[in-house]
Amino acid sequence: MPSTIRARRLYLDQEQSLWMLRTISLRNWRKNLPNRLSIQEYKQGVLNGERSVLARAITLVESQRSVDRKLAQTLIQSIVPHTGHSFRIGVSGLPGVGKSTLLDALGMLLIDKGHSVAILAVDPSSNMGGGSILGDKTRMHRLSHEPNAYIRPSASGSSLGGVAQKTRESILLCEAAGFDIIIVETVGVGQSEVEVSNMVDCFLALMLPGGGDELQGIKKGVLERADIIVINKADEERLMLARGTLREHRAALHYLRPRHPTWKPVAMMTSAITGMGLEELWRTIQEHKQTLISCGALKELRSEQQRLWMWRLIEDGLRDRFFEHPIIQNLLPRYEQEVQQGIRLPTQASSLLLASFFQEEHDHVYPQRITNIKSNSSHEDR
Ligand SMILES: Nc1nc2c(ncn2[C@@H]2O[C@H](COP(=O)(O)OP(=O)(O)O)[C@@H](O)[C@H]2O)c(=O)[nH]1
Ligand SMILES: [Mg+2]
Repeated sequence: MPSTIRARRLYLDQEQSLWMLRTISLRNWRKNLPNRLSIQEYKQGVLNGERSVLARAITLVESQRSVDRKLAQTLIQSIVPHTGHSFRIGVSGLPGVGKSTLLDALGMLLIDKGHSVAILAVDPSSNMGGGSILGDKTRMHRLSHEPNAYIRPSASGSSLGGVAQKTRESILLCEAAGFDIIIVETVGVGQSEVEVSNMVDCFLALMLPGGGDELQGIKKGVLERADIIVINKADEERLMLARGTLREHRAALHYLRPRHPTWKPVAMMTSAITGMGLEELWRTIQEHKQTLISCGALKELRSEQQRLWMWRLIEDGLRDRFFEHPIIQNLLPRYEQEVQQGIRLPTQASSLLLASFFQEEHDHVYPQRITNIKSNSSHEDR
């Protein structure tokens, strides 16, 4: 310790800064370390409806790390017996149509009626760092303070087609945590809404009054998947326009093939701001549910969801195995470059990559049988 007062103070300042730096780097280091629980802790926490454990379990199923994927699979298998008793609703629509605002209002109405509601907001076009996702939680400010509600925004910007699988698993986790209504919010563009419509019991398509002809193409695809079409923002100066849009949609519905033979899709108006039409919307969702139950379609729908889930898992599993394989990681950049330069045909490159992958997989499964064959032939055929 220095002797003069000034030098001592300087020394102490330096010590303090060093200590602070050490604390910050330790905290950052801890933050980067995946903080995982045991399967039993995840399972028990989720079944007890503990929010913090549910959130961590969803983080686990969203993780891209292969160790996490294995842990997540075991967790999902262990909770499956406790799932299947919620009603699953999908809500789709272009950004800005009012999905989050509507869900805040509808969610509050459902909480008042004694339900518990989980909302999974899927936005494959957005990353956690910005965009609409962060706005979502603030748009659902009333609901986010409710003890019987759980809101989970999911950014899946970087994942390759894995959105669906993760959302499915998150739905199961929320069901196991005891929520009786699960709503998946998704942007009304691209593959995500097709995927979401395949994993829910009731699919809502939100539209704006007027809309615009340029969107009709997008709309048609959405309309074919919708059980209920909701013209939102039917308030103030847009009310008249909304009435016109409602009439147009009701007329268009006659020409569409319904998603289920027993349910003819309906169109209605809402205002997420004034609450107009929300009670009617909930009544219609329940009617839809009763129709599906009474004719046995809900059971069929669920078994179809299971079948599609299996196929999704197979596709995702094959893709992950392929891209993670060292031989593919080794060959792929070169082949890709050669294809780009025109030295190799895409058909040839893809067959060679697939052949190498399957040969490696085969060698891995039957190591003894192929030792002799392998010694005679080179693995890579150029
Ligand atoms: N006037 C009016 N504005 C609405 C309504 N619903 C949502 N909004 C507004 O529209 C904007 C986008 O809403 P948001 O819920 O974030 O849309 P999302 O991107 O579909 O989730 C926000 O400024 C909302 O306040 C509505 O029914 N009426
Ligand atoms: Mg939103």
